[in-house]
Amino acid sequence: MASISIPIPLRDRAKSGVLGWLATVDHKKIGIMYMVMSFSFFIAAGVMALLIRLQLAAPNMQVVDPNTYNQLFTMHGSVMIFLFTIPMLVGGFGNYFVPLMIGARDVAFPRLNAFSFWITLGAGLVMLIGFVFGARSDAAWTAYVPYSTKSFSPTIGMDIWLIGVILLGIGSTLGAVNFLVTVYSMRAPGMTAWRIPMFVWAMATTAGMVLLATPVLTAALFMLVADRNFNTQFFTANRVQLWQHMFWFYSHPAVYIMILPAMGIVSEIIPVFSRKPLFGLRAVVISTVLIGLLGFTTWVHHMFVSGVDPAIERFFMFTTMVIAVPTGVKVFNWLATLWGGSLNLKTPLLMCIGFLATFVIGGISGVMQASIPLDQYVHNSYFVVAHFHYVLFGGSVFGIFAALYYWGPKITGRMFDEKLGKWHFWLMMIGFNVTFFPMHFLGLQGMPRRIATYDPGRGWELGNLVSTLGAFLIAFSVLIFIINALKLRHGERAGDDPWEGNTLEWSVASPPPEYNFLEIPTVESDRPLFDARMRTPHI
Ligand code: HEM
Ligand SMILES: [Cu+2]
Repeated sequence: MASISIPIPLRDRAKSGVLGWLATVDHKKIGIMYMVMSFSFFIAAGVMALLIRLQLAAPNMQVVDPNTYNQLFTMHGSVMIFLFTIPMLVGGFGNYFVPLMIGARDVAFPRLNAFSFWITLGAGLVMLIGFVFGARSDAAWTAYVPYSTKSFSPTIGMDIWLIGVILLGIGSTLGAVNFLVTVYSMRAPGMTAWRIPMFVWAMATTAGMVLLATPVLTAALFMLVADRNFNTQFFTANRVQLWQHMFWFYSHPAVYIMILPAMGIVSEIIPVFSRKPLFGLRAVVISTVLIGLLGFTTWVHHMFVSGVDPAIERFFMFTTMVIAVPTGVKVFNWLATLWGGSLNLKTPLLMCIGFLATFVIGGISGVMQASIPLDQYVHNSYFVVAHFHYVLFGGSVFGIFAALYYWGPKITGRMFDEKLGKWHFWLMMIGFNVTFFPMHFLGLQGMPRRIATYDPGRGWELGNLVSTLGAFLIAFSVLIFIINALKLRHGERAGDDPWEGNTLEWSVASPPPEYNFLEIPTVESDRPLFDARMRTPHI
């Protein structure tokens, strides 16, 4: 790999200790802080999920009272989405790896980057501390009016939730500006569009979506805060649909904000672990950007029972089905990459296969619900809960763990224990399906979502019991991951490039030095490290 010498600028930096973390503007340290923060929130929201599942394990349980139950699923959904999945993928992996993968020494605006992190952490703490001390919202993560108006949610908990999400939106919008500028202007010489790594393409598309979608949600949140506190009337009277339009204009794209980076991760890992180039690279890139654009055309599919004009509903039914096309293209490309490859079946690849198997199920139930008549039947039932967990857990969470096993050695310099990794994967895969597959049937049998308990004799007992057992199996598998992570310090040394990777992050030490690259590399293909290995004669 050729390279260019550019002097490393000196930064006045606090070198070590706690202050070194608090005052850091290094994208890698900020990335690690995002990861630790998000993972902690994942555990918190996971504990809430276990309480929810305990309460539903059998009819007429009294683990928590109905009010607490509402608060629990509201916070579970909000934390999983806003404080775990998005900050882990975008803030964590995006921050750590985008500069390394494009051959840059940092992001374009390092101080703004630190600001985005601290505002995100601050917002998260406000929401969680509010929750712990009893200032709780119970209007679900969707905060639909009129539930979220002063008449139905008079307490401060709702305001805290609203302000928390506004602050999170500011953090993620600033982060998006930073990523776009970084990818646009700081790529290594020679890194033309088709040579940009798949994860970076995914992150740039995601950043574009964040930039377009988040301001609409932020505006809606401000309007609701004003309605609640300053007697404005944006959402009162018959303006229920207005909230739903503004909310889903952000929150449908948010699904892709959570899935595109995970798809980027899978597109990085599968070629490396199949020892083949990515099949149809350009088709994958074009599909990524298309998903980003089409993601903005489908939001009304959440509103098929809200009284929208039927002609408009039909348009959105069509667009929702169309978005399955670029998604299908990607799935075929991943399968074609795996096909005939010499598979290295280590944990990162297993997690990707878990992603593929489960995400496809979520995608199919998604297309089913795009159909207006079917959606009107399953709307607000457990079928929906099954569907979006297949997408968000089966997709994003498997992608996140794939990334942790794949890039963990780069971040820490140590290898995970493969045996524990495999145990984690299989137990999580089984636990996940045991938890969420029965929910499809519960939904079809008429069990509504967001109910705190149910009477016996409706045929829902077995499905709920099985689902709760599965949830504890997931928790056990995550415990194995935590043990594996704690054991890392005694792990085998990773070296620079333990997987024989393709992209630039594997050309530097593990963990990388603060300046990333002593000399800026130049790039001649979409697999610069593969090229370098080909040039070095084997000994
Ligand atoms: C750790 C395993 C998990 C379990 C056992 C679990 C369980 C549940 C259950 C039972 C509900 C329905 C509550 C109800 O409608 O009464 C729910 C809702 C929800 N979950 Fe999960 N979940 C898990 C992980 C996740 C993940 C990883 C995400 C997102 C990345 C997520 C996002 C949501 C959302 C958005 C809701 C809707 C909340 C609402 O209705 O406002 N969950 N979860
Ligand atoms: Cu949607």
